This record gives sequence, structure tokens and C-alpha cells, in this order.
Amino acid sequence: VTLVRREDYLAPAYRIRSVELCFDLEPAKTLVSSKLAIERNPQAAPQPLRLHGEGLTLLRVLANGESVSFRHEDGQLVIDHPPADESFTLEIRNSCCPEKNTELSGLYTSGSGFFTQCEAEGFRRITYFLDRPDVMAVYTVTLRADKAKYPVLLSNGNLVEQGELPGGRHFAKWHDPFPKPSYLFALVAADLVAREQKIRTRSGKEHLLQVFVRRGDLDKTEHAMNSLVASVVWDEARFKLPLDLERFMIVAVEDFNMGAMENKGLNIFNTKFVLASPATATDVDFFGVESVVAHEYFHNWTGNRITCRDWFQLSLKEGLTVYRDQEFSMDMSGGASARAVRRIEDVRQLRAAQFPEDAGPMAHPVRPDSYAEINNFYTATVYDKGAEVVRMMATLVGREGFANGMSLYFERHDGQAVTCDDFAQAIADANPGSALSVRLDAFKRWYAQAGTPTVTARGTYDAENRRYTLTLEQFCGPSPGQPFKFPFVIPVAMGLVAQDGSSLPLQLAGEEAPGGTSRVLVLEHPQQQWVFENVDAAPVPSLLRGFSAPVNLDDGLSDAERMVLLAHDSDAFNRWESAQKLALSRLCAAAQGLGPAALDAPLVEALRAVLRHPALDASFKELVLQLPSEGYVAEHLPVVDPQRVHEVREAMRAQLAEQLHADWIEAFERNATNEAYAPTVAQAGKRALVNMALSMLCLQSQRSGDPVWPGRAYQRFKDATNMTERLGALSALVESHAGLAEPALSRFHELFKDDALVLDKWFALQARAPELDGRVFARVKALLKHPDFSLRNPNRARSLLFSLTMFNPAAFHRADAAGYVFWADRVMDIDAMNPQLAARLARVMDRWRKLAEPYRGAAREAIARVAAKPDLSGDVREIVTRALA
Ligand code: BAL
Ligand code: ZN
Repeated sequence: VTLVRREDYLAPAYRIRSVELCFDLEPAKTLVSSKLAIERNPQAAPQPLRLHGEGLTLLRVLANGESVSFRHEDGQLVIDHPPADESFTLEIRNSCCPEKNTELSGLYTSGSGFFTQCEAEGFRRITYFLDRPDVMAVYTVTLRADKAKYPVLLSNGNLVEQGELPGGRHFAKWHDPFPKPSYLFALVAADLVAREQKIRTRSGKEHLLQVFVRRGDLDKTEHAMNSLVASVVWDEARFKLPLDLERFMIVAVEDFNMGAMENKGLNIFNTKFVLASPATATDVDFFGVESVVAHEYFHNWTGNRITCRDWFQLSLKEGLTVYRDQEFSMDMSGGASARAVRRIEDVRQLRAAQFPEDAGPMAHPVRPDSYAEINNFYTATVYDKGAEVVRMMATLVGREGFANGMSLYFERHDGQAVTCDDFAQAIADANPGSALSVRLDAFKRWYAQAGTPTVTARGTYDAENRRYTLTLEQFCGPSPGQPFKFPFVIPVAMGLVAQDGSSLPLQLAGEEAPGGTSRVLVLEHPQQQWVFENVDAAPVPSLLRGFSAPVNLDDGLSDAERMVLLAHDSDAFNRWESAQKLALSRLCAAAQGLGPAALDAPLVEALRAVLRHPALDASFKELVLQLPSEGYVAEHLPVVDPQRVHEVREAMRAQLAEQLHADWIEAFERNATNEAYAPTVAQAGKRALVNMALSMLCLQSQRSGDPVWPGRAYQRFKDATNMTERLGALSALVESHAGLAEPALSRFHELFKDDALVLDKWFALQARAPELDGRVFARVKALLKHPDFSLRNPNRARSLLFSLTMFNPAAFHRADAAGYVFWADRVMDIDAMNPQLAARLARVMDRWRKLAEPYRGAAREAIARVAAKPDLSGDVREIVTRALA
């Protein structure tokens, strides 16, 4: 494995100022001609010109109109003696083969159209170029194609010319006035239709918004368009960042490795994040569309106007843009409670994906130091932990201070390719004297050091002096290549809660008066103490409110103290967190044989109180009543027996189904709604709680044999007027292994067999059902041969394989190792077509070292079998090599 290292960065020796591209599009052989205006970097030593190129057929190279000698070396086109002038032109003709491009990187066909994906290094699979983000050029692009097959021809920027060509062909010429790196190039040639909307920004300028989809999908684009309009309005209001393009296009494509891609003015999206109608998409899908549309739109400033100097800086745009889309989603959600629900969901996601990553063989800093394959670093760490790092900065400088920092960032760097340091510096410089600027260097360790720190908190109460002393300590264990860590700067939002549940005023020693009931302590040393004065009785500390830093918190609280927080904390996040910690401690104890596989009566009663609470929102109740996932429990165990974890969690779920039976019935009846469908947080919360209640009621029926609830679920499944209810009812049947699950599954397939995204749900649901006697695993193996299944379509492959291997530990981790054998075979099958997708599947074994025997040995053997495959892609090789290291 050859590594690219951050410290080896050198500015480019040549720059490309402008490029004229011309495509003759044919699936089997597309001709590309490119004319590059190249400049030497006067600061760089004289050297050959080296252009990236991968899997291309070179037809011609001219420099300043003359032939020039060239050679191929290490996947690069090398011109040893380019013209000596400061600037010169290079003309290249090459061909590529879009229909054979199963990697879905570069130019490829999907269905009957042409699409591109260039981030990170796909442009070099289209033509020879300086394919690195710090080379920014102005693009003029001409597309030529058969008019009947490809009536729509799109590229970045503005349409400047179009017309007919002989032989039934036509052309379109596009010009993008903004210099951009090659990873933001895009083209589309396909038979599509568009939903269009005009929007006026604050300056009074009118802009055209378009969402392109296949014929027949137009009725599923309203939500994407609404989300786009809302994003444009939000970015201008919150960050004074207006839409800078005359036209902004979104195109949906069925075969796509990522969620979506922020190509300048021409976003290309996985259909999953564009198409949504109440009949075919769930509430979760609707929120996904909203947040991904926003994310890609926000990239237009954070990513496109200011981009990354090199790929080690990926979080510069991704962490920041995730932070922005999270804030947008919170603002779109409404009140404080809905915002808290969003925050809880984001944190759950961070803990489910990023914390394990940070503790495993792929652990890397938010700004990595090296990589073999950059595609492997589009990770939860770069995205989600990166967003937490930005969020901590915003916490340390305040909301207005952060907005000022963003303004300074754009003032300084608009149009440039910069680093994470440049961003942090701008935020700090806009806020002199702030909690961030006075310790900026230490804060930036969040970019440099991998690993999740643990913060240990202990409090002591001194009744005589009415003083409460809080001691915080931090520690972060070693990560690959980082044996020792310096202390992090950790903002700890906190409050003190009295035993009666009231919020106590917070007055630190030395202060004249209390400063509110919630504040942010900055932990920057291995250990620090804070003394609070005028505290009348021993309080319960509520720490890390709103999850103010991406750390594990050991708060040392007793069950009774957690119960106080669960019932009363003014911070909704910590209310939820208290329930999670109470349940987690039982799950972990039971999984290790240190406690019963049952919840104690006080906890069941506390959960009942939440479920019955007259004032709490349904969405919040649903989150509190969910037991921590098997994956989350596993992360908290020293050694993991996935079957045992499953067993104890199922036992506790069954217990909640039984002991809260009457409460589930009431929750079901009370929250069932006949309102016209709208994807609002309030409605979605009710539907989520109703679905959970139905699941619990069917689970209880499975044990009691009472057929009433499966019957009602089946009826609800048939009568449902939206996909959230329909899928919820179907899940309740499938997850409880009810007899009616089979007819319901057949009916569902019959109803939706022509809707790819819904069929994905059908596959996923079956692969995620709680394992029972090996039936679920057997079914997944059978579904692999289903006529509707294909490994080529990433969404379909994910629906079956990721559902099993990532989200169904008990079906996957089998004592007979069959799950691992299955995994290894699929990784190798997919690798032959699509290494990026295969590498993602390979990552599900990251945590194999934590497994108990016989799982551990069998897992190692399966990984070693993949590693031994001679023609493995670099993508998968990097993952399995690290896993075995
Ligand atoms: N830039 C890759 C897709 C995304 O993060 O938006
Ligand atoms: Zn992004």
C-alpha cells in the first residue's frame, strides 16, 4: 500500500487557467477533446508536466499547436519538454468507455443516460488533467449526442449555445464563469424532465431552479424543490450567502455511489435523496431529501467558492457543510423540543458510526495525515466529527461571533483553495479575546489527533459552605500512529439540577452574582476544578448539555441521580441521555453475565412515565423508549458476544412490550392521526411513536399468541395512506415474525415492484429483521438470487448487504462463521465492479478484534481471505490491511 502524505504537499508546478472540453458522447466510446491554457508556477523548479489520467485511450497531444513528445509513467501522462513560455496551450484528444464504467467514478452510463462523478479523483478517468483541488480553471464545455436518446444536455454554469447537428445529433455549449477544481466538473446527457421554479434573492436578482428526473418521476420532486428554495432563503438569512448562479440544477440518477454531489451549478443526486412522495417515501426519507438538498446547496459556498487545498483538508468543506445542514434542519424543525430531537438523532448517528471508527483500525484525525485511497476517507470522522469540531468553535465564540467568523473567512479566501488552519484562524481572528482565540493552537488538536476523549466528572458537595466542587478530567487513549495525545479543548455545557428538578443559579467562586442556569466550562488541561457558590443542597450535575463536545462522559452518577435528570432536566438532550445510560448499564451488565437480562421496576416505571407524559412530544418519547442499539452496546463492552447482546436486548424489549402493554395501546390510539400527510417533525413524531407501539404490540402477540395486533397491523398495512404507516405496519409484522408477514411482504412487492427505491426498502426490511433460528440469514442468501436483486446498483446492494452486516449483528455474526464467509464473497464480487462500494462493505469488520471467540478467529480468517486475493482494488486493500495490522 503506497501512502500519500499531507506533509509532502507541494504547490502545483503548473496551473490550468481555462479549459475547453468537447464531448462526442457514445456509450461504448466517447471522444473527449480538451484544450488547456496552462501557466507555469514561477515559484516552482522547472520540471516535466505530469497530467493524471486513468483508463483512457490517448489519441493526440499538441502543445501550442505542434506535436510534442510524451510518455506514460505511474498512471500519468508526462511531457518532459513542454514549451518554455510562461503560458502555453495543450490540446489533447482521448476516448473513454462510459458503458463499461461500473466503478461509477468519472463518466458512466446509468439507465439510458450519461452522468459523471468526479470527486475525488474521477476527472482523470474522463481526460488527462491536473486533477487536484488546488488547480482551478474556467470551463467551457460542448456536448454532442444523439438527440432522440439524449434530449437533455447539461454541464456546469450557463447555457450559451445549442443547436442541431447532422445525423440526428444535437449539441449544447455551457460556460461556467467561476474557476473551479476538476472534482466539481459535471455533465449529464439523458432523457429527463424538469420541475422548474424561479426565485428572487434579496438583491432582486432572479434565478432559475431546476430538478431533473426521469419521465414519470416528476410528481416526486416537489419536496426536493421546496427544500432547495428553503435552503437558498436560509443561507442568505443566516450567513448572508446568496445564490451566485443564474441557474441551479439538480439531477437525479439511479446508480450513484454517494448520496449526492455538489458540482458547481449542476448537483447530481442519488435518486434516494431527490424523489419523495407520501405514498412511496417515509418521514425519514423526506428528512433525508431536505438535509441532503441543503447540504449540497450549502457546498456552493463552503466547498465551491472556497475549496480544499488538498484532500487532507476534506473536512474544511465537509465538516463545515454538515454543521450548516444540521443547523438548517434544526431551524426548519421548529421549537426547542423539535430541535433537541434533531440533535439527539445527529448524536446517535455520530456515536453509531464515528465513535467506533475512532476506536478502530481506520481511526484517523479529522484532518488525516496520510491515505492510500482518498475515497476511503469520506468518513464519519471527516464529516460528522468534523461538524462537531465546527460546532465547538461556534459554542466557544457564540452564534454571532461564528457568523462574523464566516464573513471573515469569505472576505479572506473567496475563490481560493485553503486549509483547515485557514478556517479556524478566520473564526478566531473575527473573535479576538474569545474562548477560542486565546487557545486556538490547543483547540486545533481536534484536527490533528484521532480518538474519542473520555471526560470523567466527579462532584463533591460541602454543605457547611454551600459549595459544590466539580472536577473534570480528560484522557484519550492511543490511535494508530498516535501513541500519546495532548489535552483537547473541550467545551462542557452544564447546569446544576436540584433534587426537586429545578435549575439552580450558577455562581462560580470569585463571581459577584450568578450567571444563569446553564453555562459552558472550558476543559483544557488533564484535570480542572470549578467551585460553585451558594448551592443550597447537593445538586445533580447535568453535564455536556446538548452534547457540547464529541467525547465519552463518565459522570459517575447514581441511578437515582439519573432518574432526576430523566424526569426534570431542562436540557432535553440530557433527559434522553439519562434514559440511555440507565438502559445501557443494564444491557452491559447482562451481556457480561453481571446482571439479569431484565430491566428493574424503577426504570420500567420511569420509562412508563415518559410514555404517558402529557407534555412531552411523541418524537422525544419514541427516542427515549428505544433501547440503545446492539452496536452501541457492543462498543461499551470489553469483549463482544453479538448473540448474547442480541439475546439480552431482545429480552428487555420483550419485557417493555409486556409490562407497558396498556401504555403502548394508549400511545397507539392517541397518536394515530388522520391529518393530511405532511413531513413535519410533529406529524413524523406521532407516526414514529405509533409505529413503535405497533411493533411492541405485535412483539407481545408473538409471545402471547394473541392474533389481534398482527391482524390490526395487517389491516393498517393494507389501508395505509402513506409509506411511513405502511412500512411501519409491515415492519411490525416482519420483525415479530408474524404469520401475516409473508402475505404482507408479497403484497408489498406486488404493489411497488416498479419503484426501485421502495423495493430497496423491501429488501432492507427483510435483512434487518431480528434473527430467529437463522431464518433471517437464510432469507438474505435467498434474496441475493431474487430477480430484482443486483450488486451493480449501489442502493440495491446496500439495501440487502449493509442492512445485514451493519444493522443486524445477530444475523451476521454466526457461530458457524457463515456470515463472514458470505461477507468475504460479496466484498470480492463487488470489488470486481465497484471498489468504492466494496471498500465500504469491507469496513463492517473494523471492530473484529473486540469479538469473543469463535467469532474473532473466524472474522480474522475471512478478512485474511479477502486480503489474499491477488487482484484486489487499492480501496479494499487499504481497509483489510489496516484491519489486520
Ligand atoms: N462531496 C461529496 C458529497 C458530499 O459530501 O456532498
Ligand atoms: Zn458534502
